[in-house]
Amino acid sequence: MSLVLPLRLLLLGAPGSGKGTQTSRLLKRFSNLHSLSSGDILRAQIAAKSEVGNKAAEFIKNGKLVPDSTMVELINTELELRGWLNEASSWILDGFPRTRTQAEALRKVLIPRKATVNMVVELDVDQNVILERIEARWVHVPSGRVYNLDYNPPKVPFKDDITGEPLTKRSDDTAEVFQKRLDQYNLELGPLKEFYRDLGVLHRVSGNTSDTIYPKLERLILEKDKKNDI
Ligand code: G5P
Ligand code: MG
Repeated sequence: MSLVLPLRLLLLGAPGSGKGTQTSRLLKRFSNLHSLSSGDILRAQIAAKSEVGNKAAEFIKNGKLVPDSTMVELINTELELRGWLNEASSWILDGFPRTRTQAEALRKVLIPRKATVNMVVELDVDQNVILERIEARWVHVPSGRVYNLDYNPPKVPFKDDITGEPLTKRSDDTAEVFQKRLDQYNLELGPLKEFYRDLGVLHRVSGNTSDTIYPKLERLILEKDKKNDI
């Protein structure tokens, strides 16, 4: 089905909380929705060995955030290239903004285009359950498709379902780096949520599996679409 009204959705959530997983389910459900994952964009830059990619690789493998100025420029360029900076497009941003500074910069770009974010959802998953997921995660970098050896394994072990290309491990999916990413997330979350709470667009869905979270997320979106509440 298609969304009637434009949806400009941000997904907030700890590493491994299922932002990518929920995004792909929403894309399957709503045919006029698009998505952009900041982590996927960065990994594509790293694979291409671009200047930004080489710089970002150091931050990522150490579980640190890439500097705000780099991220803002990268994402703005991408939004412009994809032609999403208008009042009609529907999109999900997964993993951006990650800091209040990024959120403020994004808002400055969106206001003149009449395309401000109209829904922010925090995926609230117990942080004790997500480490295991990360250790069993395998990814297909060119597409951003994500697998988990237990939860959603590839049809052929260690091969992407669509292209058959080999899957790889992310450099930051180790127990040590994961803890740093989690600490960083917990540090930035408060100010980021406050920013969107003040704008009246913040929601939270809780659950310890993506299967329990997805129906709640979908309901939020459908209710908004029905209410013509943009
Ligand atoms: P990323 O790439 O944005 P994170 O750390 O925010 O990385 P991540 O790890 O990609 O988030 P996710 O997307 O929330 O997690 O989770 P996912 O991939 O869908 O699910 C995790 C695993 O669990 C998968 O294997 C999935 O199949 C499985 N799974 C899902 N649901 C379930 C379930 O219910 N049960 C089970 N058992 N398994 C499940 O960012 C990476 C780095 O890039 C930089 C930073 O350095 C960051 O650390 N970066 C930025 N830096 C600055 N500013 C930004 N805006 C940045 N964006 C990225
Ligand atoms: Mg992800």
